[in-house]
Amino acid sequence: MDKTSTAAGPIYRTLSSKQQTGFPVSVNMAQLEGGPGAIELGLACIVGCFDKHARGDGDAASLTTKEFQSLIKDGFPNVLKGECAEKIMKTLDLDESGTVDFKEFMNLIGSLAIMLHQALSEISQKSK
Ligand SMILES: [Ca+2]
Repeated sequence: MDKTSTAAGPIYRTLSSKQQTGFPVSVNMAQLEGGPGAIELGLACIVGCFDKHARGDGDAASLTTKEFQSLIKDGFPNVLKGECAEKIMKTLDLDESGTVDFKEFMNLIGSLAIMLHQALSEISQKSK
């Protein structure tokens, strides 16, 4: 069942989101009352950045090496070095397809989030 509302409220794609997450997810953040929450905004940025770079070759489902290098430069100018992009991509490409799809890309996001949390925890411990 696909319940979609474009005029009056957020769009819920119950079929596709339930297959992914097990519960309905709003996919139109622009129409949320009060605007998106901080984490929702962060998720939108991650998805939007992946989509922007993945569309380079007309296939928005995955990143080629060139697209991945472009995403690293654009999305992680402080955290990751551009020259490491090929090595990172090989690590992320779990199915060895030669491209990085969104699920593979999320492993990078998850790892970086864990590293950031650990770094902040260490800083917090040192300041006590
Ligand atoms: Ca892949």
